[in-house]
Amino acid sequence: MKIPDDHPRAECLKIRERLVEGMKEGVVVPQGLIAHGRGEAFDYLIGEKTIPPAEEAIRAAAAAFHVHDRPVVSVNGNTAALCPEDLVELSETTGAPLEVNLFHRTEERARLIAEKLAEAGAGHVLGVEKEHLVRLPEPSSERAVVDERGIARADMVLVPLEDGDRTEALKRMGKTVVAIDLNPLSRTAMTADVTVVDNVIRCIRKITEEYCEMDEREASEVLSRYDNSRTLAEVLRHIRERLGRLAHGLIEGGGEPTP
Ligand code: PTJ
Repeated sequence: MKIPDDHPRAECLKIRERLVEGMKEGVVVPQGLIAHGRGEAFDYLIGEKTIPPAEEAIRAAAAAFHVHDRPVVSVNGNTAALCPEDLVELSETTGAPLEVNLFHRTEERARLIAEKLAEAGAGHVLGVEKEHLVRLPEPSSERAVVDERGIARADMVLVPLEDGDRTEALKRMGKTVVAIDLNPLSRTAMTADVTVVDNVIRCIRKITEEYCEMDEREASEVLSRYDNSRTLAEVLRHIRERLGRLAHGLIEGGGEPTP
């Protein structure tokens, strides 16, 4: 569908089209559209931009790629449809492999997602070849199906748009979890070691940029100073203060324009 460029919410509508296309291709599941809607609602609340606490988490995420020996970037249907090129660039820059990991897993979907990443320039994508797949003891969902060369042996996993069960399971296995989730109240957001409350469309390339800006020594310092609970609390304060300004503007005039 053609979105008129002068539509006030053209960007947002174009992103939706990418997901709808992804669903027609078999990359995105219908549930992914619902998940995106939830994400959009939180993006609306934060102001549809990368806010200061997210910048801080982005630096910590970049640092985590530096300090871990076996980082892996987990890819699901939504992220593959929304920002495949950004995922490939992150993987190539950090040396962390891309691994397809799905909640609604079928072999066909895993293959289509790997193809989508290959079209965007990816070399080898993990999580597809049957002979290398193993099942972790938890979670009970299909997300437990992982690649023995990737998530199974990873010491750090980047999980964009995740469900809470797997984040908790990965943590129990002693892995560091870096999550990207627009919902600061989700179980994933609350459980991860680093939570970037931002849209994957904006933040994945920022993680790559930050990675290039720092060396390993600086990365260790960034991580030792980082506190995820404090960062999440700052996100909630940002939302509260922004809503306060919007409410004030509605009554008194002159406030922040409504989105
Ligand atoms: O491709 P599959 O089979 O692995 O399935 C993927 C979905 C997304 C359907 C699955 O992981 C799922 O059901 O996720 P949840 O539990 O709905 O969680 C998705 C979270 O991602 C929610 O908290 C949303 O707020 C958030 N989210 C949605 N879109 C974005 C986002 N966060 C960052 N950027 C987005 N664009």
